[in-house]
Amino acid sequence: MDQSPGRPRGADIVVETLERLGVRRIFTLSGNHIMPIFDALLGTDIAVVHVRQEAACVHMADAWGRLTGEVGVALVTGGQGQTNGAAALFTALAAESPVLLLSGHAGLSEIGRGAFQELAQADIARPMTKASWTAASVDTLADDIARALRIAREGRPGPVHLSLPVDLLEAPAQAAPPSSAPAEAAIRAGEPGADLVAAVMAELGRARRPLILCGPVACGAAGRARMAALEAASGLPVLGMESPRGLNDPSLGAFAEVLAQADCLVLVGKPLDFTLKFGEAPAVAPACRFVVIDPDPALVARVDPARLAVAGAGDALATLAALARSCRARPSDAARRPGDGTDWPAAVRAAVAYRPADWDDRRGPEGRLHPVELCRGVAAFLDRHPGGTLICDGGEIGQWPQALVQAPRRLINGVSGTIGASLPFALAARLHDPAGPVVAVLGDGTFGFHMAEFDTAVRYGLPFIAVVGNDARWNAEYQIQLRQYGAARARHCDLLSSRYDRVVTALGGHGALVTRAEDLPGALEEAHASGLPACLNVLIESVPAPVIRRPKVSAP
Ligand SMILES: Cc1ncc(C[n+]2csc(CCOP(=O)(O)OP(=O)(O)O)c2C)c(N)n1
Ligand SMILES: [Mg+2]
Repeated sequence: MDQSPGRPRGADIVVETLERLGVRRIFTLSGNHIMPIFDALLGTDIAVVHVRQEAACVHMADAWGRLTGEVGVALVTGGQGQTNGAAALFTALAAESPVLLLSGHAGLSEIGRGAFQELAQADIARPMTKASWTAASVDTLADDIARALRIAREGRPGPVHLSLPVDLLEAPAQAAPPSSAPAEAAIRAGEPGADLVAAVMAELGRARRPLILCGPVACGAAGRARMAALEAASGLPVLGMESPRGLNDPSLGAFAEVLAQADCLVLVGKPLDFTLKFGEAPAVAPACRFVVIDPDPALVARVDPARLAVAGAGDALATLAALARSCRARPSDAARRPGDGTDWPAAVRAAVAYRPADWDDRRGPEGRLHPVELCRGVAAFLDRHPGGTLICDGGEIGQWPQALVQAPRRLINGVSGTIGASLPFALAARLHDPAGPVVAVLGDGTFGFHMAEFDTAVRYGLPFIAVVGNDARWNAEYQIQLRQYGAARARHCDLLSSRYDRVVTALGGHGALVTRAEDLPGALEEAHASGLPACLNVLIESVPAPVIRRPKVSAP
């Protein structure tokens, strides 16, 4: 459609507002209802990545949000294009990731008349978002976009969904386009009040064995720096929790042991939920008191008032910074904390760092690696090539690298427990950092969800290494069958030892099969040197994921 100068289309207003508010990149898959936006994107500075299935572009936007703190933007068409994309919002919501999903939508003038792909898209996305609505007029589109971007980042970050009816996108604006950023764009800071900070500090001063626990938003790069700063300033243990395995997250070693001993849990934006066994015994001591600082009053209200020592409103990262400032201003407070005869912070550090010594001896059977051998290979590779991003996904296999591999940046599927996001995550991680190695460790079942994104990676020249732990089954669920129903009743979790490496070669990437631990270092180097999106198909022994506990020391 030709445009008359001075009368931008709705699609132009959408794109101009995104650009004005700092959006640099859109992850998308085309469709009738959003072609006006594709057209409006021409000539802008917004980079476009188009993918092979809509959930992938939402996962990419999620990874972008987690890695940058900016809002990751995904654009999908209406009908099932929207529902495919919306499915991935659940992962972003649980991961507290700022995401904006824009979906094309049947024209408002045709709603109720059996329009093409007519669907109550805003209702579908609502439970998986902080807000979800359908734009109602061309002249409020700029405000819609600004509001959506603000809500995604404000308070507890998370996904927002906005449906864009195609007739609004094609219609010329009635009013003159806004000349400045809409007022809706301004983010309200969630600083905790001085009284709240003082009350938290007083409670920390009384506790003998406190733990400061943070949620997923604190597990990104900015959050980890804030947690480290508070730990340094307070001398107290500060831990981030972002795994669906909760207190059994292998990244946290024998954390469950120290959690059970804590007498005060300070939840900084950390929901009290299944990951903490709802705060119930034996995971948490009945006498343990809670301090809760959260942007969401509903999460404060979750804690039994009888156990609640201090509660109040505050964003997680702002609260971490405020607590650290308070500690630095009054360093003697931490020193006055009553001891219990042990060095509690050192005990917590030792528990979190603990990994069983006998893991070093783990070897797979002939022709297969033990997951520990796979992880040792990946860890050594990331040591040889510093500055990398580690991505962990899949059921049982995904837990091992979380226990054994370190990298400056790490993405896991997150508290939602969804599998399948890692290949889209890897593409977004490569776009975020063109230099460092990007390694995704994932299961063979998980690989199937988004393997077509290797095509996207080849088209855009985005090298990364997928290390597939191939045990020819959906092992996490198979392990449940073994534990609950016995081997004789284990069914419908088998897969084939398929040549996923050849799938990737066929799509234009690099692929190799690895069956011996001694071949893994060379295979990783070759994959890296290929400069291509790569898949190492590593045959592994099918074993349960680790649940890390220290051996009990018997009393003398
Ligand atoms: C979207 C989604 N579907 C299904 C599940 C259930 N699930 C969790 S782990 C898992 C098995 C994953 O298999 P694989 O990637 O091969 O890893 P493995 O457990 O075998 O190491 C399944 C099916 C889930 N968590 N998310
Ligand atoms: Mg498997």
